[in-house]
Amino acid sequence: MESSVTNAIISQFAEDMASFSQVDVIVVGGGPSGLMAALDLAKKNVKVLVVERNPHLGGGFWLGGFFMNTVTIRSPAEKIMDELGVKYKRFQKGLYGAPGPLMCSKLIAAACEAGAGMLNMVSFDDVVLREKNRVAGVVVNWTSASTLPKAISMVDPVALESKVVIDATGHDACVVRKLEERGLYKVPGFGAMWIEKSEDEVVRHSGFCHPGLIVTGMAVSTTFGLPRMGPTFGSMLLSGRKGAKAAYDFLRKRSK
Ligand code: 48F
Repeated sequence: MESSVTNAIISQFAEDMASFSQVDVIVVGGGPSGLMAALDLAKKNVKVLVVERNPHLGGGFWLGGFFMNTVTIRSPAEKIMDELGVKYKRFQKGLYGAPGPLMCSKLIAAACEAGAGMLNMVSFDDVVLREKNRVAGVVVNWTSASTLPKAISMVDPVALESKVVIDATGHDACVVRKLEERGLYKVPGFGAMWIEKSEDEVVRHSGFCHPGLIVTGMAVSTTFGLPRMGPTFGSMLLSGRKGAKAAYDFLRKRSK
């Protein structure tokens, strides 16, 4: 039985990895905006892969803020909670909330069930660039390899190809920062807190920021110099949805 268990794990991983090596959309970061984008794309039969550096998916969505469970959502994002089948409480007109563990696990389950691929414990390391510096994939490595001292972890990364990459890495905006490192983008960084303005502006700016690269969630604040948001998550979901739509429209246009 031992060897059968080992073989089951290895053969499935090899099959998954072969399929992940070339997809339509790679979402870097499995927080609320990345998972939402992956869910919407997978539902439309787009081949989508989430690359997440932690063993667990969900990013900051497990907690509502200040180590407390209630995740708040401002209107109109409660509609997405309805879609996910999450029961929520109305705190006042336009402000709703539910326990983070419930909402986060429902979103993860929905994205997995819709068919989004998940590559966890794997960190984004670099971009793949093609003609005119179009982003055409990502270079990744095991998170454990990147956290060990170089002398022990001389492990070359591998590359995954895609038609679109979504940077959903939160405040760090790792993918956009990599473009900055290569002199292709100037990142202003996020500003001071202003919940309403940030939520609206993040959703408004979600979409392509560079050929082949879409940005969603808090990475949008960092990329466009918008205010930080604080502990409210509706726009993370709406931003992921808008990013997914931008990717889908792009893929459809490309296939014509
Ligand atoms: O930070 P995160 O939850 O991103 P988000 O979708 O949502 C932000 C909110 O949680 C909250 C907020 C709004 O209310 O301010 O912070 O914008 O999730 C980002 C995910 O990206 C992963 C990280 O572990 C987390 O799960 N991530 C970050 N860098 C990398 C990465 C990387 N280099 N490689 C792979 N995953």
